[in-house]
Amino acid sequence: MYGELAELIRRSDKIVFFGGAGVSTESGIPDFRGSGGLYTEDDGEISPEEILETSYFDRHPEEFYRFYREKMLYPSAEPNSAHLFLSRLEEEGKDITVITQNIDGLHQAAGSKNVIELHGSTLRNFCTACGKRFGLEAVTESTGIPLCSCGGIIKPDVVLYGESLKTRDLMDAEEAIAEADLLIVGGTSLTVQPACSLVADYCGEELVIINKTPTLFDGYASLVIRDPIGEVFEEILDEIY
Ligand code: CNA
Repeated sequence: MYGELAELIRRSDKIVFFGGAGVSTESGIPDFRGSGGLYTEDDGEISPEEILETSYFDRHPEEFYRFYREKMLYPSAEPNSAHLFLSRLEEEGKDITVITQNIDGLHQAAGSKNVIELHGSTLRNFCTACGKRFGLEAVTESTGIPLCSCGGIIKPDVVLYGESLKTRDLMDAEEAIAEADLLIVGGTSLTVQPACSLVADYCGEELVIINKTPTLFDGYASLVIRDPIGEVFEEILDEIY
C-alpha cells in the first residue's frame, strides 16, 4: 500500500496535499474529532464549537481567551514527519501545494512555502480597533483579554465559526485542486466546510486518503490508508529519495 503511494507521488506532476488537525496530532496537538480530540472532552456546559464562534468572541472575549490559551495554543510544538515529508517534496522540486485547515503554522515551520492556510493562523493577531498586527506573544505573554496600546481588543487571525474564509485563499485552493493530478487528503474528518466541497470538486486522476477514521470520500479514493500520517510519510520517504 505504501509502495503504491510512493509510486503515485513519484509519477504525479501536480500534487495537492489537503490536511487537517490529524496532521498535527503526532506533534502533540489534539484534533477536534479524533479519539482523544477536543470534542470528546466533557469540560463544561459550553461546547468548543460555541466558544470558537465569532459571536461568542464578541460577547465573552475573556472566556474565549481562557479556552483559546489553554486548548488551542501549543507554542512549543514541533513539526512531525508528515510536515517534514511535505516540505521535502517541495524542496526536491515537486510541484506541491499544501492546503491546510490547521492554524498552528507547523507546515511553514517545517519549511513548506507553498501553503494555503484556509482557517488562518494563531501566529498572527491583529487589533480589532486600529488593525495593528501582532505575533503569538501578544496572546501568550498577556493575561485576560489582550489589548493593543490603542485600547482595542487583539483578535487571532483565525477564521472562527460564523466567519467567512478569505476569498483569495479559497480561490487559490480551488485553483490548485483543479490543476492537480494527485490529491492527498490527510488527517481531516472532512466535516467542516469548505473542506468537504473542495474535495468533492476534485476531478483529477488520483485521490488518496490517509486518515485514522473513515471519511465520506473513502469510496471515491484510489487508495485509503488508516495509519498515522507521520508514520506513513516517514516510511515512504526512503522509497522516494
Ligand atoms: P477533525 O475534525 O478533528 O478531524 C481530524 C481527523 O484526523 C480525524 O478524522 C482523525 O481520525 C484523524 N487523525 C487524527 N490523528 C491522525 C493521524 N496521526 N494520522 C491520520 N489521521 C489522523 O479536524 P479537521 O481538521 O478535519 O477539522 C477542521 C478544524 C479543526 C479546523 O477548523 C481547524 O482549525 C481545527 N483544528 C486545528 C488544529 C491545529 O491547527 N493543529 C487543532 C485542532 C483543531
